[in-house]
Amino acid sequence: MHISAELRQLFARAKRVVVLTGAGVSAESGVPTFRGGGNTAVWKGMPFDVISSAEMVERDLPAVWEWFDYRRNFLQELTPNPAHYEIARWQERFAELTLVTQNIDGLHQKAGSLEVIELHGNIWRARCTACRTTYSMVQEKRPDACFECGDSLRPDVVLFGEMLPPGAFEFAAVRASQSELCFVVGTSALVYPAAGLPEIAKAAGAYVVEVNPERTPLSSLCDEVLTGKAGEVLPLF
Ligand code: BJW
Ligand code: ZN
Repeated sequence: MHISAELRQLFARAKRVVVLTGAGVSAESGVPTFRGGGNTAVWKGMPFDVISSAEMVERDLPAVWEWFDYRRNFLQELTPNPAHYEIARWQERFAELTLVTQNIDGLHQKAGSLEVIELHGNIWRARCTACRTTYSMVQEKRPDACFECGDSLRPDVVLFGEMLPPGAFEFAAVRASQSELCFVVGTSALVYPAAGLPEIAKAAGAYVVEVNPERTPLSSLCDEVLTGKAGEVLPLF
């Protein structure tokens, strides 16, 4: 793994930087990724795209809660890794840093990132299936039902086929189209619209850098591919 002189120079001079992260940025904290390797994203014999689906929310909400309660319980013990901390430091380093994550684990915030665009929601929030009131589960226990209307709650995360939080992708896309430098860290780049952000940045003239131990469908679009673990590569900047 080698960081080019061009990238070093750009990193020193850039004002507008976008960072898109995926599950791989949290892998070194102990969070299982969704794809590639092992049976980590399987719950009681169900692959994550079956249990984490809009259909399952309709069909068996208690089973969905069991899976998300289990994951929150597991996540509670985990801490950010050097990749999260390095990205948090970049807030001060650049005039405008836009951190966009597909992760729902809240580890960027735990590491000190103040503004995080969460494209796929947050596992520490519940949302009413009827009136959309949200409830924090960071300190509080999960309520049994909505206090406003009595309807059932679901995890406030974005499942396949569901809409992203209003405005989140649009805001990220504007920032991507204005960026000089775009890092794509720890994502398989298979899930859209998130995977479209680096394409937007590239089309607008940004220098796009991928940080991942594996190649992805985005690798060939990138100006530079830094092959390695996020927690080892990012602190080299
Ligand atoms: C490391 C590492 C280390 C390991 N360091 N790296 C256009 C084309 C085709 C399809 C679509 C399209 N537009 C929309 C769609 C449909 C769909 C989609 O994209 N499908 C594709 C799979 C084909 N998208 C949606 O449905 C989205 N909604 C939407 O578009 O709404 C509009 C709409 C409505 C109705 C119909 C059509 C459109 C919503 C997507 C929601 C994704 N939700 C999930 C689950 C969240 C809940 C839960 O956690 O249970 O979000 S899916 C899952 O994948 C999760 C992740 O955020 C997401 C992305 O995964 P990520 O982060 O990339 O992780 P992995 O595991 O895939 O990869 C890890 C990577 O890390 C690997 O590359 C490793 O090598 C690497 N790595 N160690 C650095 N140490
Ligand atoms: Zn309600």
